This record gives sequence, structure tokens and C-alpha cells, in this order.
Amino acid sequence: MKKFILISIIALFMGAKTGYGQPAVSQNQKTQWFTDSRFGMFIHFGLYSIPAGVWDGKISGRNMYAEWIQKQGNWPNGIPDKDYQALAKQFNPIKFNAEEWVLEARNAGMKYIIITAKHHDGFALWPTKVSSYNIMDASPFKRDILGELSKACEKYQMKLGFYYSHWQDWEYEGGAKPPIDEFKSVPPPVQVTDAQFEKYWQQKCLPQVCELIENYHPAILWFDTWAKPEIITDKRLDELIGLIRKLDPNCLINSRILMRHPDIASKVDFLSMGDNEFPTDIINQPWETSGTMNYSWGYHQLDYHWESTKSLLAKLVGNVSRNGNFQLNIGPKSDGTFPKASVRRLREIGAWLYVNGDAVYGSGPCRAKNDNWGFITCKKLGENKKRLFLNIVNWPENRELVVKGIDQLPAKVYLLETGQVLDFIPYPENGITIRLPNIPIDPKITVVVAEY
Ligand code: FHN
Repeated sequence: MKKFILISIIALFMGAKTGYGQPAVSQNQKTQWFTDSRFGMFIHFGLYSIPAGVWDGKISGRNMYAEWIQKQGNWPNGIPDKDYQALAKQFNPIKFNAEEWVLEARNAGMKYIIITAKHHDGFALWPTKVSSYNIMDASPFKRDILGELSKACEKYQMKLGFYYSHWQDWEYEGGAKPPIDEFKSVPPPVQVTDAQFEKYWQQKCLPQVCELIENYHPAILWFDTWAKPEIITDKRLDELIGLIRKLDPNCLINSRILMRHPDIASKVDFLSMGDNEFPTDIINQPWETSGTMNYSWGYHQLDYHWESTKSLLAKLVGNVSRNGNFQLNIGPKSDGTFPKASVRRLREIGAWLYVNGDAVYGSGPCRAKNDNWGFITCKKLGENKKRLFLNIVNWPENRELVVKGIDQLPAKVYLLETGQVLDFIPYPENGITIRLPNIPIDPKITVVVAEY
């Protein structure tokens, strides 16, 4: 179902063919920084980082989402709310250092960070006045994680956004609980009435969103729902969007604020795909995929499904070639450090972007089509100047790179990392064949530039 809705949204925005370096997208000034950035960090951090996917010695149920342990631990019953909420007394990430996080993101080549201010469990990572279920009042840590991050981001010119779970809230009585149709626990999760939800909406959700904007001026508010429009009604949707627009017209809003709404694309600033969903066509509106390095979003001590750096990079350039961003998740450990497996990948990605960033930042789709060997990104540099970046993921065995769908011969073709000039000849029907070196200069992705 989720997928069907996304495909419908995407279909609305697909289509217009683009010339080289001329993404056929209406990027207004407000979203320009987001589109130019292309790469951001998502952070899932909260009480769930303590059990890290394991409760009473058992791996938690339905899937490997560690941040769902309150409802998935001791599957299919879930953990009693009071037992889960007691984790707050242990939440003490003494190694948390906001500057270290921001520098790790910056060195990875990321331009923005979005952190879970409040995930579905309802626990706030800032000293909210709206509920005592927060880091200052309920944990021994007693520091404002969002405040410290906000300062560090300002210092290092990193944009900061907040994930806010506006629909699911497992602490507040009226907050939505997991939908029965997809959550097969026994007994089934209790659903809230509209009146209860309205109370939550007015007394926790809206006031907290207000606080987040007034206290920290986030660049993005990233909402997360797959709710039916009967719950987040048009009235509620307009109320929430109206509030944000009034308090900060520059704050960007994503489409998961209500992704099932038929007009959602025109109400928000960018589209969020499904988790780890990578579209195969150009979408003519700012958009992003949020993705994980392994399965879980929150830190999971038994999730060993780590993806290779090469594959993560291919997702990044693949999205850029379709006008999209990639928001790569980190699930910090409960002491406040990033897992080593995440750090290695971040640093390898950073090293790649240090050399090849031109193919990503400020770049977008072009008319030449992606091929089995990889992805083509494009940057316009002036009236008649542009660069095509041929991001080679699969090195052709015969060392001949065929690029189709270009109606002009480039002035020069070279490797982005070293400047080594490569020979090329025309390929029948609007293409060129480039003679590659014996081995790729970077076995992850080698970038060849075709300059016009
Ligand atoms: O239920 C959440 C999940 O825990 C995680 O936060 C992801 C991130 O995109 N969003 C929801 C599922 O789509």
C-alpha cells in the first residue's frame, strides 16, 4: 500500500525530459540549498538505543527496527509501557559530543543532519515543557541534545532538521498506536478515538512542534506517517502546516506529513520516498530517500547486515541522477558514539566525495540515460558550458564505455580524480565510446567527466 501511494506521487512529477545540465525542475530559492546539498545524515537516537534490539535476551519481533522494541520486544505482546519508559532512568550517553557528530557528518560530505527529536515512543531529546517524558526531566543525562547539536551545526555551517513523530506517540494516551491491520500482535494494539487523538494533537503535538521551531529554528521538519487521512484530517494537516509556515516560512516540510493525501506534493517542500526506496525515474520536485547502512534505524546490536560503501555510494549517485537526495542513517549507541561499522563507511564515503564531489553537489539529471555500467549526473556551468559525470559502478570488461543519448561530442573527456585525458570516438545514434584505463582508479565508483 505504502509503495502504491509513493508510486502515484512520483508519477505526478515524472516525465519532463532534460537537456544536459538543465534539470527540468522548478527549484525555488527556498529549497535550492536542499537540492544542491544532495547528501544528508539521518540520526535515530533515543531510549531504544539502550536495549538495541534485544529484550530479556531475545531479539525483538516483527522486523529489525530497534526503535520499535517497545511494541516488538517479547513478540507478539510488546513490552509493558512502564518497563520501556523506565529506560529513561538509564539513558546517559556520556560520550555524546555534538561537535564530533557534526564533524563526522561534515567529513563524510554531508550537508545537513536530521535527528529524531521525538520518535514513536514519545520521548523528547530536548527539555520540552509540554511533557516530562524528556531528556532533562526523566534521564540522568540532563543535557539538551538538540540544543548542543544546534550550536555545533551553526559553528560548522551544517543545516539541522528534526524528525518528529506527529502521528504515532506511545507515551501520550491519545497518540496513535500501531495500526491493527499491519501489526499482528496479540492482543491487538488498542486504537485511539478521534477525541483522544485531538487532545494529543492540541496538547502535545502542536505545542512541541512550536517549541522546536521557536527554540532551535530547524531548517527541516521531517514528519513520519503512513496514517489514513481520517486520522490526520485536512483540518489537522492544514493546522500543522499553517503553524510551521507562520512560525518559520523557510522551514522545509516533507511529504510524510501525510503521504496518503492526494494533494500532498503541492503542500510540502520535498517528497520523501519509502524507507530505502530508490526510484528509477527522474522526479521533477525536490525529493529524498532515507536509507540505512544495515536494516535497523536505531542502533541494533545483532544487525550485521552492513551494506558496502560502494553500494551506498551507488545509491547516492543514482538518486542524484534522478534529481534526488540521499539521507543516510546512523543509529548511535547508547553511550552517544557512532558504531564503528558506520564510521568506516562514513569516512570512505567522505574520501570518495572529497575527490568526486563535483559529480554530486549542485549536480542533477541529464538527458543521457543511465546504463548498466552506472549513473550519469550533470552540472551546468554557464550558458554553453556543462559537465557530464559518468559514475562507473561496473567497470566494462572490454574497457569500452558506451554512453548513449548525447547529441554533441564533448570537448574533452578525463578522469575526475586525476585529470587523465581519455580517448573517445562517436558511437552510432547519438553516443560516444570512451576508451578506459585497464583498471578503475577507484574500485568503488570511478568518475569520468565529459566536458562541453
Ligand atoms: O516507523 C518508522 C521507523 O521506525 C523509521 O523511523 C523510519 C524512517 O524512515 N520511518 C518509519 C517507518 O517508515
